[in-house]
Amino acid sequence: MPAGGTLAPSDAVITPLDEIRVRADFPILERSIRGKRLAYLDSAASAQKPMTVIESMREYYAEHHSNVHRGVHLLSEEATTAFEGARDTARRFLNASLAEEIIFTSGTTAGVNLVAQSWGRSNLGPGDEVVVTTFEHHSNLVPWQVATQQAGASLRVVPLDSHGALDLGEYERLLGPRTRLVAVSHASNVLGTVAPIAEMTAMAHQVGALVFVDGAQAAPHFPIDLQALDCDFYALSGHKLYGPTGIGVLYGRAELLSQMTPWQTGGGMIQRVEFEGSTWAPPPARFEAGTPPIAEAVGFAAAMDYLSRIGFQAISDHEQTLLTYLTEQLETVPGITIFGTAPGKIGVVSFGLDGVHPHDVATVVDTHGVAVRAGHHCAQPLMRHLGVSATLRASLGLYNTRADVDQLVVALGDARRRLGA
Ligand code: C6P
Repeated sequence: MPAGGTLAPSDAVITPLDEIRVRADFPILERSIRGKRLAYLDSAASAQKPMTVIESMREYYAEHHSNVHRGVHLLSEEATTAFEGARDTARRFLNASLAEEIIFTSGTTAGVNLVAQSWGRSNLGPGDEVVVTTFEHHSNLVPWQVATQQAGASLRVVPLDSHGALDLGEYERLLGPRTRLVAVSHASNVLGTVAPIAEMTAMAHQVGALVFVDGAQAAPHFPIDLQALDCDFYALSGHKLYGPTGIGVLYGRAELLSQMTPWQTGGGMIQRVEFEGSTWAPPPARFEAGTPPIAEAVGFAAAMDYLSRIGFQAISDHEQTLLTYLTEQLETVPGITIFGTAPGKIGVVSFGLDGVHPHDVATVVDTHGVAVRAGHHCAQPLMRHLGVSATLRASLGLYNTRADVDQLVVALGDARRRLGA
């Protein structure tokens, strides 16, 4: 289990992950790509969906769909029950204390923007500081950049060590009386590094700062226990957690949410509306203006139930074993550089091949049925820190096997030959 992951008691006794059964749950893995077996190594961009997620959404639309919180008719009641049931599934999955602390958003990006604008507008002022890290995804960087610029505040950046881990000594030095908030990714989408959130949160709270955690990459790999982490906000995306696109969760501590003004306004989030002004519904409705992603919430709940059934101990053991194999196999490829070697990392491996551009390599490996990502991965400041403009990235999900790794390594050999590396 990577650093930062704690086991819920219900996970304590589990069987190892059954590769064949798990792969059979994901119909897309049966597809052939350019005449080859699909080796999907791009789950950090978006994970594939098990049949239970697809089926739950089909059934919802076929039998229960209507709008939520609005009608008194049976279908509206059923849709509302399904939607609010999904909220409670998310609460349990993340071990939050209250369902009211779970806000459905369209994804991690929307969660960051919500807090940066709603909390930021009333809590950031001239001279204040927001601490971010060198490995932030643009989604957990640019919204804070905009919010601090609007407020006359500034960003401070935590540096990395040579393995890609956060320099906690420097972090401690950056924290001070002007620090209002720390915005940090629980796991880096490029390096795979896992940030010690509980420790960082305790340090931030000592100086009176809040902590916003971007959990987009962490949540698919190990259990998230919000009460143990003790952070103030936590955002994640359904589509990276084997659920649908268009939905995510923003967790906010109840006492903070109740003091925050809405970011977006409209139907469903008000208490009373007059031409002269309006008052707001309590959270979470205050932050869910308009018709929410109902079918997506149903599918997302099915994904969380699916992961809970398999158990994070089994998922993590499987992915960590495969990560070791992937790293060993990549190291046999001549001219390779791996970026990110922090202990306890998640199954995300970024790398470069001497003398060839990552996009060209990704194009060749695609002809072998291998899906990897190439680019700056929405982390341009990190690319500058690494001294490259782009990397290749292979990322693991619970359905990957040694066969996927072997297929990648053969494809990389071919790419080197064809591209003259
Ligand atoms: N990273 C990747 O290939 P959205 O798009 O809102 O679901 O997630 C944004 C996001 C936020 N934080 C981190 C750490 C992320 O990795 C991502 C999405 C994808 O790495 C797409 S760039």
